[in-house]
Amino acid sequence: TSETEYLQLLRHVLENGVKKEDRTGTGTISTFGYQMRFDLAKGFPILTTKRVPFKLIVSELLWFIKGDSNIRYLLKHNNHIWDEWAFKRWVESTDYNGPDMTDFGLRSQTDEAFNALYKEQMDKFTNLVLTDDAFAEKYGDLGNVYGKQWREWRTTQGETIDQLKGIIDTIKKNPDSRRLIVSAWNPEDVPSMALPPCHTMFQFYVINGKLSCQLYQRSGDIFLGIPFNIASYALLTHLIAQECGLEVGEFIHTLGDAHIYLNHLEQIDIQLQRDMRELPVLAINPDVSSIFDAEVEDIKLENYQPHPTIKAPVAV
Ligand code: DHF
Ligand code: TMP
Repeated sequence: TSETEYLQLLRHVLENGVKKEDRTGTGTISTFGYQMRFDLAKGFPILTTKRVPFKLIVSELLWFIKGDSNIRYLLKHNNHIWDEWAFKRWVESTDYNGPDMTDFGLRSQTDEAFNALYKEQMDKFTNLVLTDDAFAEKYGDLGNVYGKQWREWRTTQGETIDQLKGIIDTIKKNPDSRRLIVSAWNPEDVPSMALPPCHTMFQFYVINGKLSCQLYQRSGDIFLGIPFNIASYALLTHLIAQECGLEVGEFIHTLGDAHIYLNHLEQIDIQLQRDMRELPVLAINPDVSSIFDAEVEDIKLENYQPHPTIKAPVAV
């Protein structure tokens, strides 16, 4: 199945990866340049060798599609995958006067007492984002991340460009176009972003009534981020295909720095001992005629029976 593609990536990096220090201080083994292909007609590409929380992938993607960059939407959907990066901005701001949270990502993994303190501050933070409008506006926002660039790219003329709507319109009118590109990489905004976009740009392609998508990802955390990214772009391709009356073709995932964090090696050992299971099937409410109206309830995964979750710390 298409899961083989992912398991081969794991083995490729384990065998050929070179030790490389990184921004987070965790350390990785890394390779540069790799490509995976997933035939979307053959089942939905989500891992079965560990449980991947599909609901979180759905709410994150709908958040991008809505053009939102504030974690309040995610918190309302019980999605905490972006908390650390908003929290980092908050504790580094001059408005924060709680206990010192320098290097909270690394310290919370090794220092029990600090971890308790960190958890408490994080809880306070997410509660404020949920309940205090002014606070949320200032500190719930991650900067001009994905959603903002996809839907409201700002031009030098003071206008905005809706890249996502633009390419959907073009797929409908001129499916042979070779310009079906959405870019999240805005050099002007990079310095002010909580995390510069990892999935940097993507392109669609239509042939024989089938829609394919290729993503260029500049940096990929193979154990935690990439399983999300594969399922997320597969879902986006299905949603756009449904709106445009097309079948799904392939998702092609092209990686720049593809790395395994050194504190994920034991987890990967466990995962590689497991057998793959049948891929689930995606079910999108057929009444959804525009991806901009899709809600979490419209998107379901059928027959997803993975092996259990494998927990791993995320490098901040
Ligand atoms: N930083 C790093 N170092 N790696 C990432 O993958 C990453 N991804 C980001 C933001 N920054 C990142 C956004 N996406 C998880 C998955 C995706 C993601 C962030 C976090 C994650 O921790 N997944 C867990 C489950 C989390 C949960 O249940 O809340 C997993 O086991 O898949
Ligand atoms: P970097 O900005 O130093 O490359 O760090 C970003 C880390 O997050 C890196 O390990 C890649 C990972 N990542 C993903 O793999 N997928 C994602 O969707 C995101 C947002 C991050």
